[in-house]
Amino acid sequence: MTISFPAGFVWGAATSGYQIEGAPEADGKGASIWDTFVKVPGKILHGDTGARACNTYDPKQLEADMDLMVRLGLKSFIFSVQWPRIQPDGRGGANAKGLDYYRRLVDGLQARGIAPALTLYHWELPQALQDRGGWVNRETVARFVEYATILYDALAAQVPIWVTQNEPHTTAWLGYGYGKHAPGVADEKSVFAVAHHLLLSHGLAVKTLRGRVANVKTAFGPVLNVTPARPVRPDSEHDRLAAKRFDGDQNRLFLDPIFRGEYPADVVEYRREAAGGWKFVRAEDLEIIHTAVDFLGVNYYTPTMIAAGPGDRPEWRPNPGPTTAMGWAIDPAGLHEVLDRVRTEYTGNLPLYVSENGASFRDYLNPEGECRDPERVDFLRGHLREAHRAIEDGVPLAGYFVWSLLDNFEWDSAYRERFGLVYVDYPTQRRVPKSSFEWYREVIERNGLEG
Ligand code: IFM
Repeated sequence: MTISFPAGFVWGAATSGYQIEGAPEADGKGASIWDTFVKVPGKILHGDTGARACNTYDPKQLEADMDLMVRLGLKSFIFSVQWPRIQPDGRGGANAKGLDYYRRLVDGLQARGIAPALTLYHWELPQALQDRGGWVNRETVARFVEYATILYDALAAQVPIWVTQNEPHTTAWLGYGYGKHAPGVADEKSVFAVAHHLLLSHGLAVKTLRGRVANVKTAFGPVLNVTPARPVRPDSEHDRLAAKRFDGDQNRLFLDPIFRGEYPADVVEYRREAAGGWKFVRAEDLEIIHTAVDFLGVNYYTPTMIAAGPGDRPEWRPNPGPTTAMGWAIDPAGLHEVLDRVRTEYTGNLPLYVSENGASFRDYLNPEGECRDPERVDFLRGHLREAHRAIEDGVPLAGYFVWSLLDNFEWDSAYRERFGLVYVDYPTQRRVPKSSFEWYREVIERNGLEG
């Protein structure tokens, strides 16, 4: 039996700038917080950096990779712009050469019939702005909107999909709460101001950009990593409370202000002290954050198991069952759960995208020079079936983007984790499409898969 997706379903793949481009200093690019962070001893596995990554800043490599996208049959491609390529110090006029790179990319995609989907922020804050406090500082919101406006004026005519913020949760918690990601701040007290300013930057960018360029209509939306929070012992009221608190920090802290125009009351209360009384929230902010959007992107990888720690504090526990190489539980039903929940509780008829979904495995080239990854095919098949089930249940799912097109720099885990449909041999930069590439190509061609 074959399951078919709706006509016009958007089949895509997603990437981000720092994870693939390399060339951190080319053509006048300024330093980002990741350029700085990767140099801090002990932060990145084996002391690796994204200085070369997949080398896609190189014009020839970029062309070759766009040709691979054609071979795959992609309808759309998510990429992020590295802010300091456009504004090396995070303010002022555009760096023409940096802008040219993204212009070449969107022209190349357009010429190949692939719709560009541009992410304004996938964590590449100019270091100069971090030196002034980064996302803790409200001024960064104004800087972000200035940067977004430069890009929009330059590229709106060719780019139909605009993602404002990718995974603000990750920036707030991993970047400023645990210090695991750039800028490496480990201070729970900054998490909520950062989250608020990211949300505000999202809303203000949509408000500012929408309608700015005559005769051009583009879609705007945020991308959130929504994760089911599962109590380890569902019959324990403590674990249930802890899971609800985790859900507040991870999901509702972002969904509620964007789609309801308010922070969830329980989060406001539970986090009152950490958030310093939420004094950074000004009267007009929530209305701005609540600005209407055209879609929501949902990144889904795995659910989180939560147990109650002291004072019913949420604590992570390992998931039972099979995992990917990252140790993340493989749970396709969780994708249906998050899509259904988001639609029911927040977005209604608003189009949704699965904007990232994928898995890392310990891929390698066999003696024949092939990369066979049946685990990834199983993973993707399971998740696509759940995506399809969600559509049957009424979720207005408009597209699905695999994370990722290429193996790439997986942040603090560097090059150990391979998420790509295409194997990258880093020393030679040779690309070898994996068996999942061929499988996904057929899915796109058939607009469906075996049920
Ligand atoms: O590689 C990341 C990406 O940058 C954001 N979402 C999760 C992916 C896998 O960890």
